[in-house]
Amino acid sequence: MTFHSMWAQLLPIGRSRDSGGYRRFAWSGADADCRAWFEEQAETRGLAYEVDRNGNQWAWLGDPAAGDAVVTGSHLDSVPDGGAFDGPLGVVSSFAAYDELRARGVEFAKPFAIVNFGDEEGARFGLACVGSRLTSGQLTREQAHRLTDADGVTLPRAMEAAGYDPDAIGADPERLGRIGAFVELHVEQGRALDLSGDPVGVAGAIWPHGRWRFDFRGEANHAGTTRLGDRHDPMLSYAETVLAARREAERAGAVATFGKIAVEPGGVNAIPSRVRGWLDSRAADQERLDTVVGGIEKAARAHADSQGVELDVVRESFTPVVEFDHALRDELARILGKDTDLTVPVLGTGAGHDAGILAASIPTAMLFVRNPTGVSHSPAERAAEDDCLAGVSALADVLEGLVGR
Ligand code: HGY
Ligand code: MN
Ligand code: MN
Repeated sequence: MTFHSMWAQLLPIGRSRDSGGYRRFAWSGADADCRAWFEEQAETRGLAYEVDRNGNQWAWLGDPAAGDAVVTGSHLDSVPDGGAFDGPLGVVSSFAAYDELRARGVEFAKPFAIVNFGDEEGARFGLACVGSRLTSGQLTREQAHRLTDADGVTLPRAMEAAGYDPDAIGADPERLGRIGAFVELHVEQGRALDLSGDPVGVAGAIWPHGRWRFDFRGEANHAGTTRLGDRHDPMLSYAETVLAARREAERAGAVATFGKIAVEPGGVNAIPSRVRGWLDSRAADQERLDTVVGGIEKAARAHADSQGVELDVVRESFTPVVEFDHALRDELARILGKDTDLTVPVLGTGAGHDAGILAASIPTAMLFVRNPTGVSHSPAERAAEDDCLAGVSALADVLEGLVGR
């Protein structure tokens, strides 16, 4: 099966007719269809299919218990109205690269696997990389069981409804211990490769990043009869906080985004009783990130106090800076630059990935494929087919080097 035909199979799954974007949320029907596709790809190739205790899917060649396995893959879920490439490009390229290795007649001296990590985007339960965090022990079963979606459905109930056992979830050190190297290919979520004129690059580091929930509680009242001076309007404090986020991020050369908001009671003619906004912030280093988030919180408190509004700030998730394994990164660059004097670009990124989570436990590396506009987390996300094929070929080269070591 070619890259093109695999891509065409996935393309309609979970796509909104209205926006053209993807809504493949963890444990939903669209997610199940993507997962069925993964299983079929494994079986078509005679790879041993298994689902681990955290619902991550694996397709194995060779005996996993032999250890020092080479693993590649990514995720198939999406953000709300996401693009086609973020996640699926890595999974489809993994199967395509495996086919390429078979066509080259490569001998696999080590066990090899392709993986689809569950719930990478955290679009439904608010926490990103749930599958890899659970596996690596960075999220406990108890913490995961408390995750709840916007409709009040808990993660364990959602897993159960999708046919998985939520009581089985948790750290899986034995599984991680079998992996010698994990390589994730991903569409670039910026324009560095477009600007440098390269179809493929290697990841250097991931910025520290996190999500914070700001709960502003004021007083519900009539929008027509309450004098401005008598109001305790949490929306005003929220609005000031959004502006403060922009200011603080600009000052620090970082990024800060309020992309999700919940207003209660949500009446056009009522002052809200509560505004809940979620901040996503990322910076090149921890100190800068602390400065940005601290500055935003300070501005939010000052405004809330002036309006008689109460404020709680809760950090919902955090991922420290990730420096990818230098030896593996250099090996990738060497394999990709073979027989040429070309240097492969090494890129830092503000985007989180399962590879970044696993980097705390095992040697991991990432390949990026050029994105001509840099747009991501949007239906407008793109990569040219030639670049995708260059990505497959680069991944195959890297895997060939690793499985034959
Ligand atoms: O949000 C992120 O950085 C990632 O794409 N999950
Ligand atoms: Mn993403
Ligand atoms: Mn992704």
